Amino acid sequence: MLFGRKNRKPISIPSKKVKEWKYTTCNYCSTGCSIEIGLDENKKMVTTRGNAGADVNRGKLCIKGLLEYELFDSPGRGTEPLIRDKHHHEFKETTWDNALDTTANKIKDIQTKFGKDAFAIVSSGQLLTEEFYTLGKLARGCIGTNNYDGNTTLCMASAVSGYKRTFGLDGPPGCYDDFSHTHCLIAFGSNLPEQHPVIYWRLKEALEKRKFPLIVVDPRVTMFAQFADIHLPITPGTDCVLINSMMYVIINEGLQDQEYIDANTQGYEEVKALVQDYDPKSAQHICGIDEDKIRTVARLYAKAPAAMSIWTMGINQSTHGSDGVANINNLNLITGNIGKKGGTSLSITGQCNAMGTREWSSCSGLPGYRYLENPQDRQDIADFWGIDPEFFPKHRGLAETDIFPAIETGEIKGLWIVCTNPMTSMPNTGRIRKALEKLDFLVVQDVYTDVEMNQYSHVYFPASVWSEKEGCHTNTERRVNLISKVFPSYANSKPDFWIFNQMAKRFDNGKIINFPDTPEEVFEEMKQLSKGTTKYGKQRTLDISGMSYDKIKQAKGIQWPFREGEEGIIGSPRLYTDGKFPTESGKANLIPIKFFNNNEQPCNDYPFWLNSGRVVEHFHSRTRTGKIGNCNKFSPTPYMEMNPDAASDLGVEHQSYVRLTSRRGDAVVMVQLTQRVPRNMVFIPFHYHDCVNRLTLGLLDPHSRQPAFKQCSVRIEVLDTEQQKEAAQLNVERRAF
Ligand SMILES: Nc1nc2c(c(=O)[nH]1)N[C@H]1C(S)=C(S)[C@@H](COP(=O)(O)OP(=O)(O)OC[C@H]3O[C@@H](n4cnc5c(=O)[nH]c(N)nc54)[C@H](O)[C@@H]3O)O[C@H]1N2
Ligand SMILES: Nc1nc2c(c(=O)[nH]1)N[C@H]1C(S)=C(S)[C@@H](COP(=O)(O)OP(=O)(O)OC[C@H]3O[C@@H](n4cnc5c(=O)[nH]c(N)nc54)[C@H](O)[C@@H]3O)O[C@H]1N2
Ligand code: SF4
Ligand SMILES: [Mo]
Repeated sequence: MLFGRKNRKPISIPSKKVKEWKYTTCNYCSTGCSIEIGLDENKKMVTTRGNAGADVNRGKLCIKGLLEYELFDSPGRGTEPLIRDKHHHEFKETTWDNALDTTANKIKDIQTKFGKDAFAIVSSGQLLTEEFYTLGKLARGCIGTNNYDGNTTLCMASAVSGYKRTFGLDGPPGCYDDFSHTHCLIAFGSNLPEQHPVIYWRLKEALEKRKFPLIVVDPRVTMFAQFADIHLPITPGTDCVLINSMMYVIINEGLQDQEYIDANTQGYEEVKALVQDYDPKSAQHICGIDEDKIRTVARLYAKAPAAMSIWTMGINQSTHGSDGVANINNLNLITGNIGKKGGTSLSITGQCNAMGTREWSSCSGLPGYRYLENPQDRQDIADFWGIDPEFFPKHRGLAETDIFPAIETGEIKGLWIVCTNPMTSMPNTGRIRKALEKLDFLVVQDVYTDVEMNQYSHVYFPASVWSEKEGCHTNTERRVNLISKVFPSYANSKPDFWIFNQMAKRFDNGKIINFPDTPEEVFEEMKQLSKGTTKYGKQRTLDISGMSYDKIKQAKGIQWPFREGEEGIIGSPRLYTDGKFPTESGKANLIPIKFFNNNEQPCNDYPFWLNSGRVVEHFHSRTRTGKIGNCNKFSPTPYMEMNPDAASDLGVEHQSYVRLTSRRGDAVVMVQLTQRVPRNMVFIPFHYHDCVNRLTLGLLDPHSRQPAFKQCSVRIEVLDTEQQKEAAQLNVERRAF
């Protein structure tokens, strides 16, 4: 017998000789997978596996999580603090004390000469929550600059703003378990199978048990769109028109949940009046979805016993980002789909700790969702930290996207970049480069020395990575989970937490405010601040006072609110289950969203839409995944998805190189012909340096200041043979990173 189990040699997986498994949480995307790291007998990390007992991932991991253990000794890790010589040319190794002293003195010098806000700080959604809280204390309480923000302005700012406008508070109200209860799901601008593979797996599992309609709204035929029952290939930037038109159908056919609207919302009449301008007959010409499909989808959604919406960057990264979020909330409120099982408005967050920075970093306010604009909040935090409330500004300062223009104009002279790489991730790289050249002082705090930002820094702080340190993350469904210190810090790198604590000692208020020595003590401090009531006398929603590191580890993650004394249950899967909202009236706001078209559009000179985003094997600017061979090998070269018909019009061949030009700059990419994109659009993953963001415009959302990364226009030029060779050579060099 040739076939059959009996005679087949079983596949054998070479044993990694794991002696011990250590508990931790993934440090890439916001799914929040619980991970175990395997150590061999020499305490060397040899593998990672999904934690089978964790509700989030139930043993699963995606390619990035599976290979995450290879991070620790990847090339380019920072080993010692670096400082440029007097002439700002060469980097030289220095001591931590000298690097910290030089930086603290430079900050003070700039602030004395040009004012407190002339020194800015930009951090990330990828630090640990305790690190965010500590940096917030340092920035708001000691350094005292108001120009302090995070890269979350490029990512989640629109969701934050939309949630606040509708519900009076930030925070996704739903959870992954909603997939098991919903009867209809719409995903706006999210490519879940690639960007949140394990959330997608949870959805797929729910769909296998009980089929319900899946609708994907995306101008590309993404992997998610291919799995959908209905794909709506929307005209870029027009989701608000589609949603208004769906609400037109729902309201005019009497499919709204009037009882829910009357009991729990305000502003219905205004929304009802506005959507009368968006009948599907007219709306179809703006949003590109035919009128019948709009009606079908609206009816499906409104008639479902429970329906939910999820969204990611296709909504947030738009000049209508905040409006898009508020409008998705409108849709869910008028159909009674908030706070019920399977009925929710769930923003799929981005970075591993995008939520932690929103909750505790003080970037846009004060810790624990407190506001600089609220005198009581200023007083409470000043009392808790033991400083004068007058030290705090009374209004929020600049967002990241306004900090760079303020460098251009000379208002900001110094910058501290922590755990983010704006040279690759901000729109219009040419402009960022110029701004950085203008700075009197730049300090970069990163795991890697070869990060692009370091080309312009005066001081470099080498940071420890992921499980070289301890602390928490909060995932998309408000679940707090623990990262354990599994390994000592690489060379002389230090945890970000340590760096902030050391810097605090160099400022006057740093001697007054308590900066605890361990992250666990910091967590206890945050617990105290999370208790109590808000300015409207309501119980705080972001309450973690019932949690502890031990309990988090035991439960493998706990969702907030989890209040002291609620030991019997494990956290809260859903918010607003009683229809009460943290607004002044206790009702949710229905907000009429009028559409205006302000995007750069394809035209004769620049005839293609330029769309950008991600692929599964890479994370952001590839500082990590670019160095892990089994991730990088799938897409080592900057490339662009292009429609074969458009390519044949221009004489462009598969796998040839082309030059793209926009009104900002140019970039050379390899062509991948695919029907995923329509004839008038190209798509470029943004993971490559000096690539798509040389081209992007990034108009800002007026509420959130988030850039419209996904909507601008370009033209395509075929390269001659000599130029093709040059481009190929350049990419061989790049491939090696
Ligand atoms: N593998 C991997 N996973 C990641 C990340 C990563 O870098 N790599 N990053 C994490 C982070 S920080 C984030 S923010 C998330 C992002 O997660 P996603 O938002 O899912 O990813 P993107 O590819 O940026 O964009 C999603 C889709 O938006 C579509 N889109 C573009 N314009 C529009 C529009 O006008 N309307 C609509 N409806 N859709 C539009 C694009 O075609 C694209 O397919 O992923 C997280 N997960
Ligand atoms: N065109 C286009 N541009 C985009 C997007 C898009 O869709 N299209 N998406 C935007 C979005 S949603 C996001 S979130 C941003 C992301 O943009 P960035 O935040 O700039 O991207 P990352 O590569 O994640 O940068 C994180 C940096 O921190 C370092 N790092 C990792 N761990 C640690 C640590 O523990 N401590 C310290 N100190 N450093 C660490 C990494 O090496 C890396 O250099 O990009 C945005 N830019
Ligand atoms: S899905 Fe996200 S959290 Fe889970 S392993 Fe992959 S990157 Fe990590
Ligand atoms: Mo993001």
